[in-house]
Amino acid sequence: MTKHNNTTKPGGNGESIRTGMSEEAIRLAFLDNLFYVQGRFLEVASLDDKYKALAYTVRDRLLHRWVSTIRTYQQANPRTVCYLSAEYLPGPFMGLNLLNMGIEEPTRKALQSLGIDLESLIAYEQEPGLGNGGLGRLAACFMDSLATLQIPATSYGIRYEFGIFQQDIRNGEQVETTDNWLHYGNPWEVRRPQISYDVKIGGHTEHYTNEQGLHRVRWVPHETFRGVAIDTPILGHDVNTVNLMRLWRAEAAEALDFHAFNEGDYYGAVLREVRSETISKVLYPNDAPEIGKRLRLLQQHFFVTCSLQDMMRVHRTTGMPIERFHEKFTVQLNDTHPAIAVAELMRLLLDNHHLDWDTAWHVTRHTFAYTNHTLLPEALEKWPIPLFQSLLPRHLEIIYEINSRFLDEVRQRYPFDPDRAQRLSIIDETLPRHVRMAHLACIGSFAINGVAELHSQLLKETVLRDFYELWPEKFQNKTNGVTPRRFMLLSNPGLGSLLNETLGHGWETDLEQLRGLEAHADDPAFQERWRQVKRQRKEALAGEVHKLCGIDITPTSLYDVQVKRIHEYKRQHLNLLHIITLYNRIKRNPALDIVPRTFIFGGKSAPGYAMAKLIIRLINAVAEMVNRDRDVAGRLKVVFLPNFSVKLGQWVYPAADISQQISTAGKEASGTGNMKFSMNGALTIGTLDGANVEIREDVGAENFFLFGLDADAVSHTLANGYRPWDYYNANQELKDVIDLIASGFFAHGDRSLFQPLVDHLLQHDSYLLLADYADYIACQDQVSAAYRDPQRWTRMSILNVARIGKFSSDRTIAEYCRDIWKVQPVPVKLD
Ligand code: H53
Repeated sequence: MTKHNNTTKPGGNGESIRTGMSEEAIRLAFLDNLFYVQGRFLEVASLDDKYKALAYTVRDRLLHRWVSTIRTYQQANPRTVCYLSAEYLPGPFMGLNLLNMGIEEPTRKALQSLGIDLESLIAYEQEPGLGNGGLGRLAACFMDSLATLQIPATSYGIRYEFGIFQQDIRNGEQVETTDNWLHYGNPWEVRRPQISYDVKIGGHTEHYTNEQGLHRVRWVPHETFRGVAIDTPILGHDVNTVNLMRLWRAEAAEALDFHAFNEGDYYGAVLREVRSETISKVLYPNDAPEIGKRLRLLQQHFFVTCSLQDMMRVHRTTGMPIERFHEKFTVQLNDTHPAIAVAELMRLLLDNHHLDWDTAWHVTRHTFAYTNHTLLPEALEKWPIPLFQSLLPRHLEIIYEINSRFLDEVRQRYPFDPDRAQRLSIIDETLPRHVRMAHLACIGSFAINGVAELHSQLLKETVLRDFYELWPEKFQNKTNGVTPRRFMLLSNPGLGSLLNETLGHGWETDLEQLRGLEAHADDPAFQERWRQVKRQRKEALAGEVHKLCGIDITPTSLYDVQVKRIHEYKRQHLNLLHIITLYNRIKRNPALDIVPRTFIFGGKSAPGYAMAKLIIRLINAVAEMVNRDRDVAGRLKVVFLPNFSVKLGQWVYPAADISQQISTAGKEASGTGNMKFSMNGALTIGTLDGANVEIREDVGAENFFLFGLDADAVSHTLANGYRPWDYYNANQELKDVIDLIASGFFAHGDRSLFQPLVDHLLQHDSYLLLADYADYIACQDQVSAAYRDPQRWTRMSILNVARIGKFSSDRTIAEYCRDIWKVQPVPVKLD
């Protein structure tokens, strides 16, 4: 509102209804779009019509900035970041675009004058669920920060027709339904039918000698598809930079197969088109990949080849020779999902541009950088050789050649250590043979990074240890961050206003400025306002919970929240052990004075992950028993929020008092929810895992509830014959909790339902719940004690926000720019 506000009247003095920023211009633009795009007038317009009319109004203004951005980049020809990610979870666009453009207030007023409530239009938007969890959301935070920092960048991915499934809870169970997010159309995207590339698959290769006597390779594919670009503008905060999220949609190479058509095979011709489109049809709903799925490898190859061909097209327009490709572009691999890019770039350089091997390899090795997001061995992608051979025969040849040259180097360096070459090889020779994508990524990249200090350290000591010994200079850490625009300003406007009043503007793009809050941490009047902000968000969440679950929760209770993907390592069931412990305590002693708590869960399980689904069932079963038990009423309540999403997160993070970050130490690479909660004044109960370690360091140990084994103790415990049974026998409260679950108490007497969960805990307990139980319970007791002292609690909450500055994704992106990408801001002036 500040800098862009343009009060000139449309018509009279030149403010266009396509670009004007005043209330009047926006009002006219809205009506114009409603009429000419939607073909509606106000009296008959549906919510969808009004939403679209506003979205187009905003989009016009985005396109204005986008065109200016492209012009600027064309003139300056800057070095450009290309982010390759199979997943993006950008969240709803409307609210953020209005906020970033600074036209929230004039828009609200313009709509008000037409009797329309802006919030209802914002609430109507369905978000693109083009990701599973942390990795996809991180990519979206990075887009926001790249644009805000005015860095030339394109984010490439797949425009899935069906995103992450919708989660319903029926009889306590997760039921998946398809996410038809495009059903009503997507006003934020612009299709670019003229930007499309061939995607070959299958077939064989032919080696031959050309007229000049040079060795050449021709890939004769079995099939060819096309990838078509669909662009979404991504605006930075308080700047004119609009970067692109360019997603690829698969189509048949020709709309219909005319050969088949002419043969009278109409049906076959149409089928071919349908089959092509399946490539970008649906997102794999696993947070860690399911290994060995053909379509998944196809998807990866599909978006990678389209993206690289697109970069080459842009590169041609600069007039630079192809040997300097890596000077124009720096390409970040978001996990191993796009790692095939290393072989694909080599293929394009060798077979299409006819570079010699060494030159092509030089370009490739200076183009890519690789971010690893996990230490879990089951999440490290590898592809069976026969599958790879059948889909990407030319790539496999290139990978063999890369590997053979690489292993020669390794053997030369370690002549007396043959095992090392085997461990480092791209090919896992244990039968059946596999291609290890993490190895391909490491060998083809000039930089390799983890996503939190601890994770980067463990990478060097464990899964990538041999690579670290070989190339220590390649390894870096880039601790994750999240965007304060979406997760503070937009989600928590009350907090935003209080911060603006206290600190002035500027903190939104320089989060370290929040330090200024420290001076107010003990001020009773400020504390009171702080509590009011939290209270207001807790009431708002209570409204949502009522809408979504029909459960009434009490805003004066402590909101104890765990929202994230459901996974054993994240230990939602440890949280349950605590809830049942409290339940038992009250049942034993009905007069017990405890701090009333509302436990809030949310998150999806991979559809094929039986144990995670059983955990969801147990959460809902415990909720059912607890919520209807009069003995605990007013003291305990348990809620499972169905279909957790970015949008729902925006209600949840600002309302939390306690944020549960309780993964087994060493398993969570970073976590980013931990940052979103803390930024909104929730206190963390957590283990020394992922970014928790650094959050605790910054906010201060006294403002963080720490419990549990650290990563070293976890490995030692597991290495030294861990016996969960001993913990069960030694702790009466723990025994009572486990026995109660085993008794069928939460399953209408059915002892078998939760048996697999109980058995696993007592016999294996690979994630050490029982080992951490006692410490967790004691720590939760400390949480309750602290909550009884509002002054102390509020001080801790204020200090969490004051010291969270490091966890802005602006800081993360600035570090990537400086240490990896070597790119500079390119400010954009509005034409
Ligand atoms: O990536 C987040 C981390 C989080 C980690 C997550 C992740 C995925 O969401 C999917 C695959 C994968 O290998 C890792 O689990 O700890 O915060 C962003 O880095």
